[in-house]
Amino acid sequence: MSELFQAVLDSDQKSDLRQFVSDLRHQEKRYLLRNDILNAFSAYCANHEKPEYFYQSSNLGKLIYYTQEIILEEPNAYLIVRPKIASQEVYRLTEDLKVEPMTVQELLDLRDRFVNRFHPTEGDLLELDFQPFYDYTPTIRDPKNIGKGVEYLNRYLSSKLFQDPRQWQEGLFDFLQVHRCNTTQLMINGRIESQQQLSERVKKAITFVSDRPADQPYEAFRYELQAMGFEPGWGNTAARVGETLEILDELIDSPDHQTLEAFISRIPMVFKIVLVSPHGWFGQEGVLGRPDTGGQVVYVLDQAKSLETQLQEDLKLAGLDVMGVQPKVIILTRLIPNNDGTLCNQRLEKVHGTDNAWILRVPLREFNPNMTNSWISRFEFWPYLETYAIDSEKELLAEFQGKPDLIVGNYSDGNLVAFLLARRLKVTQCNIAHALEKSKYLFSNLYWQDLDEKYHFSLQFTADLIAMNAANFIISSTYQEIVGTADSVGQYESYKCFTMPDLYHVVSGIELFSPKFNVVPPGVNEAYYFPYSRMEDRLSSDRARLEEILFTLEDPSQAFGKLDDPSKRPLFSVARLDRIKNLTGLAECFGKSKELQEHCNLILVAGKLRVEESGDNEERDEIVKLYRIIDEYNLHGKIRWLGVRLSKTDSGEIYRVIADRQGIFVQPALFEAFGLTILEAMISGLPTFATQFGGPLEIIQDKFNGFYINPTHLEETAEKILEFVSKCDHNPNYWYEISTRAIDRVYSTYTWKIHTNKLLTLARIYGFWNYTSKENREDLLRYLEALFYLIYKPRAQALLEQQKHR
Ligand code: UDP
Ligand code: LCN
Repeated sequence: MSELFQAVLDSDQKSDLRQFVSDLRHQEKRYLLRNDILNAFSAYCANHEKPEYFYQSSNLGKLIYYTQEIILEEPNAYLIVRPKIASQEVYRLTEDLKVEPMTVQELLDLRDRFVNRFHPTEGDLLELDFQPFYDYTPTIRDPKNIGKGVEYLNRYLSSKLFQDPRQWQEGLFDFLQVHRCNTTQLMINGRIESQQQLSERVKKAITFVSDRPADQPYEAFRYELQAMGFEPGWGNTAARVGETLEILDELIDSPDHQTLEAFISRIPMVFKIVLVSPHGWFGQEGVLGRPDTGGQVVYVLDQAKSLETQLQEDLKLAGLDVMGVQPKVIILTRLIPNNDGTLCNQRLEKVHGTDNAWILRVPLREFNPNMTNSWISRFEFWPYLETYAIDSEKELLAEFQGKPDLIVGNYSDGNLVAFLLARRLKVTQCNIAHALEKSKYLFSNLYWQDLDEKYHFSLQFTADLIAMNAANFIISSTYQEIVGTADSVGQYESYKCFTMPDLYHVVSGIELFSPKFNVVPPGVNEAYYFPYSRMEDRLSSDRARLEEILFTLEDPSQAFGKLDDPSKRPLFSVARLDRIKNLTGLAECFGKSKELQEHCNLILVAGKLRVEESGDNEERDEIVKLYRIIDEYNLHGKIRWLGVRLSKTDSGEIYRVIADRQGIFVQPALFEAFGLTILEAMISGLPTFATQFGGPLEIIQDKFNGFYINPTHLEETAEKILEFVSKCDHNPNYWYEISTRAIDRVYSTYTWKIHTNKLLTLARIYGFWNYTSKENREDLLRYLEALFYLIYKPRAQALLEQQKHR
């Protein structure tokens, strides 16, 4: 049993526990989440006049702090305790305070009973358990190393090379033989016949290249090296070839993890990459801010550009560019015939500023043109994915003239398509979640039947389980995306154990300690987003135009609201207008604080201005709510709301125009998986106040280069902003200090260069791992296929039937 629980039972706090649980029984709620538990405990402490330490640091206080859920079912109370990251304990607390540990199965049954879905007489439910598939793979031990999978894997692999040199060096030798680019053999040829011979030839080749001028191009000695058994790929000059050979020599003689990573990272094995991002409006202009079209589009587009640049650099260093080898990156998305003024109906579009990166749009099959010809909400997309993957495979093979080397999925739908493609093509699969809806919508699994009509979570969560387990590696933008924080559950962690009443129980949905997880945060496009002070790169005409749009332009088609005093310090936010983004919460926070209104104007760039122009349910609700709040708090004259689609250049310049006026950026989301707008604001030099729920907690260092807010505490948020404003009023340097540190934070930690370097290293190391470990994943993949055909597909077909009647 948890030490904490024992400590409570062994002390006089046992009676407090009894009383607290008895107080809970008098409440209406039977299922308490963490916030409810903390509130109830705080009320308990106040009612029973407990000293302050009791709430925070008594044993009971600590136990309550780590309790994620309490379920009351007469006569017992059940506590789900998370004493440390990525671990969960479940206890039944009986009336006479006996504490009994419970199994995961018992917990899931209990939850089913809670929603009246427990039918023991009708037989047991399907139980999904992925744990056995991870039992024979290496796992990380210390939770603080979760998300550093590749480092762990390198150590693991190099120790294998050390312990069992013969087998692993043979693996390495075999691996070097398999690389080809189109029809050209790379790395080594048949003249090197064994691992032993490889070791000897490497030494010979080192001597050979060291006798040549360091900058002599590879082409000048290509054929001599070939005669020794070495093909292109080792380097572009004598010095580079020598270096790569030296690294291999060291790896053979005294392997360690750094040498292993250094060598594998130099093997040219990735030339063609697919980034799968099917839903939403994927385009380069005029799409951001539309429903389902935000950060993911920005992320994938920037990633594609950066990947191309990095691959070009790598191929040049490997000496392959002169042989005409050119990398290719394809963003695979859906084609939308009813394009609504965008280019989303074009099959192929070149990514601006690249040589060979493309957007390839594949249409959905026309099961029901009413739907498939237009934008489809990501929640309704599931029936089309399997046929979409089949059609895409053909198009990709044609475009690449062969197979890609890496398939990267994005979001639940893209990851499922990536799984289907990777399975068919036998290619490395990487997943990026962006945001897992399970933790965004409270109780989304427990009440899935009530929500399924609108959200179809049964399909989405099944797709997630399939794709995340199938992926060779997963990249996340933050650590907490995987396993949360000391007091909140991670997005992936929420898939560890859950019930979908009447559908299935998941007793172990994902291995969080698997080295497949890697934290690789995104960057920001530095061509568009840069500090406001770089005046030489800014156009005064853009600046003047945007000043007008932001603060004064009277054009009801673009802007709502006329400012009484446009010179006040702007509080600025930009987001899609969906519920979780909570711009209405920000307006309310502003509305509640007269003092804030005296000092600042609120400027929002969000969605559409008119309900009738929106095709998205949540957006429509938010539009209505925002107008209501403006009226209720009489914010007329103090708020501007722009319903415009900004061009890329304008969306960069707009932050700088706000910074020119020493403005502030606020990101008030109820939950934000990462938050690209935060990077954009910070790199522009805007002091940023961002939600403490989600990724911003890792981007910002509170009070140093930005500030956390709890967007559910409106008055407190207003106070924090006011405090900053008044500090700036008293000390004009304060704004500059925070602004400069915000800029530094992004440049030091969040760049696309860092991101793609790491991503390509991962692709290579996991490729090597797959090859050499001869890890048999076939059993896992078969299990996942069964899940796909037996659970996912029938439900997708049923949804398709429903949609045909719309
Ligand atoms: N964005 C925009 N116009 C809008 C709303 C959003 O250009 O009306 C851009 C914003 O600048 C950012 C992205 O869309 O680049 C939103 O990314 P973020 O990660 O903050 O949130 P998401 O929308 O993905 O949840
Ligand atoms: C989706 C989200 O919700 C954001 O928090 C991220 O920044 C974006 O994707 C890009 O990963």
